[in-house]
Amino acid sequence: KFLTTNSCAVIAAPFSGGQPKGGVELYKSFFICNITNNLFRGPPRMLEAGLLDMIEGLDWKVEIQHNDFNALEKECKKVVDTRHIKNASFVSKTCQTIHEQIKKHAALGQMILTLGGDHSLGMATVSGTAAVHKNLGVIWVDAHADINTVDSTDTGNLHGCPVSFLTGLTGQVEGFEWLKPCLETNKICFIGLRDVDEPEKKILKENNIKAFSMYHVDKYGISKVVEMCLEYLGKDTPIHLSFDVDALDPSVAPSTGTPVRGGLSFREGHYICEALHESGQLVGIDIMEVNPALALSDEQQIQTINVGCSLARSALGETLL
Ligand code: Z70
Ligand code: MN
Ligand code: MN
Ligand code: MN
Repeated sequence: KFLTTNSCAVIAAPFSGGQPKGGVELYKSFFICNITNNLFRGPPRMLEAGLLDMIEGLDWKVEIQHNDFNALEKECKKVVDTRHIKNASFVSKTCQTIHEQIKKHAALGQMILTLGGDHSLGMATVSGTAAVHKNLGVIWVDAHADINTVDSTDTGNLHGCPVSFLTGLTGQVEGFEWLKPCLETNKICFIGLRDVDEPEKKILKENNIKAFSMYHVDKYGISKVVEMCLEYLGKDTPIHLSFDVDALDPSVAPSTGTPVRGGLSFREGHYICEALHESGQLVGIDIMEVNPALALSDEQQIQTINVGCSLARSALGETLL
């Protein structure tokens, strides 16, 4: 009811400026897996695995938007970082580009699927769909809350901060003037949390933000957790799903920047996607932090790429029967 076409815009966002480990952006052929060489792109590897055909097989018309941020990265290397925030200029300019692309496609009534790339891109994806879909709700599936402010972040890595930018909790940050608060703190639900910094816990509590940790997933079961999220956001709310694959257990998605044990099972992760598709409220989907460069074996790498693809398919309507 929020989309006016059966078209899906796929935004390939090979970008790793928001975190310290490369590889969510680089390239090496799918069929020559030299795991000692850090030359593997994240998003394009999902495309090489045949994701676009899979999506067409689910009766979507597909429009692909490729991106290459290598020139921009070189350009931004000359800019000295403000405060202790790393790569602020590169992250901001990349996110602004992706934001504009998403806004354009969302305005055409298309579903948006963004393939990351690190989760600082969440600034671009959520703000992009929020610009078109008023009263947007977000379901953020992650081991991490990604809600550090520029003052609370220990690491200075912006992939730990997108939610504080989107909600305005961090205030206006120099260089990010294009990004205005676009998400109310009562329009976001977290699922899968288990590695949350102390200042982030304080931010979540003080702002009364809906958050289901792995404890809650164990306690209620995933179906109840998703039901509670949908009830909380309401039926009239368009929903953006931002799925960081590190929400999954490392045995399910090993090839990611920050694996944390005790995560969602394969089925729990897919259940979230299936149930959100079933709600009919989805307007945007992010599959983030797929990093083929960090695999310890070809098998781990292919496993993680495949799980990224199958999460996307589930969110786009693939059913088991
Ligand atoms: C930590 C920080 C983070 C993803 C790590 C980690 C954040 N809270 N997010 N991996 N995807 O640096 O702010
Ligand atoms: Mn994340
Ligand atoms: Mn994470
Ligand atoms: Mn369907």
